Amino acid sequence: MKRREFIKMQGQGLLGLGLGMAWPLGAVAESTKPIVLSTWDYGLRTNDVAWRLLSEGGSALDAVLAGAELAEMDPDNAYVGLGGFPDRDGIVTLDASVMDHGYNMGMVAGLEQVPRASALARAVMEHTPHTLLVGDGALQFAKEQGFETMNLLTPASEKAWKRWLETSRYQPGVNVENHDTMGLLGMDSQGRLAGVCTTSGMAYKMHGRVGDTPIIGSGLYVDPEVGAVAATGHGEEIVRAGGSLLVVEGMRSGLDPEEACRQVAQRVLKQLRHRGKDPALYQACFMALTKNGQYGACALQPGFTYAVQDAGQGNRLRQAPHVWSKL
Ligand code: SD4
Repeated sequence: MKRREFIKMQGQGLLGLGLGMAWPLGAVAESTKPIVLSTWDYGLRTNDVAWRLLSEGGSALDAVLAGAELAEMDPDNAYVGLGGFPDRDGIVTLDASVMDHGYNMGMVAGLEQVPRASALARAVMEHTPHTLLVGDGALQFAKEQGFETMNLLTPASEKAWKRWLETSRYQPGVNVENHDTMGLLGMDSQGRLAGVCTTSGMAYKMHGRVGDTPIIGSGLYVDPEVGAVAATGHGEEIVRAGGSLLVVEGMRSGLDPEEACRQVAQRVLKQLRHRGKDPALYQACFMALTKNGQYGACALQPGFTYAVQDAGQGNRLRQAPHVWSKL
């Protein structure tokens, strides 16, 4: 390591974090602006919606929110918005966060009856002096803002919950396959970054449980000087590791996006081991985009896919590397 770089990292406190000690290893995937990234296979669909706006010169913020809304209003997406799996009491509660290129942010947590959780997070950002509204207060604000309310528990999700009740002994659910939280990161033609993260949380969680998704710094972070990061997986582990902001700080120190994600996935693994937990029972996934259009991802376990769309290569699904596998 060159002395100058070492001193720079020291100044940023990154050596103490254990970040920045490894050189960038992954192939750097690069794109031109505009670009949009979305988590999981469903991300191909949210990308398409976001891309329609981005390709017409729309803002990154409008684009990622339009993509998120597609998932939220789709009753067949069981992990987000309408039709999301309920908590163990059969109540669907939603969490969402949004952040833009100006360090503006909005979050909602434990939201009931309002499917468009990410639009409500944006309303918190734009129309309140606060950053986070929860539960009844979030619902009251949604009504004041004219948001539509509805029963979010679809017959399919209710049926799955009742089946779960038969065998679960009311133990809050934790399941590695149990993921489809939508995180979208976008950069528009003007180079503005924005991100959104939206979820119904872990299926069959305890009522009132909130994960990483609506916690800026854990489930999402956008820094116009560096880039944007979204996370999905077991919220408790993502919060414990300091999630998305830590990935941003890795990129700030000079790591490429994949390597920055890898180091935080490693951090999750280390913490699980430290606590005597079996990594096979957990998943934590990070997806990152730099302000220069480089992107990458990494997860604790195999299975994390994300979709990337830009003008050069169209919309494609990518498999993220992982840091641990039971095989
Ligand atoms: C949570 N991170 O509430 C979310 C769950 C998730 O895909 O990502 N599901 O913990």
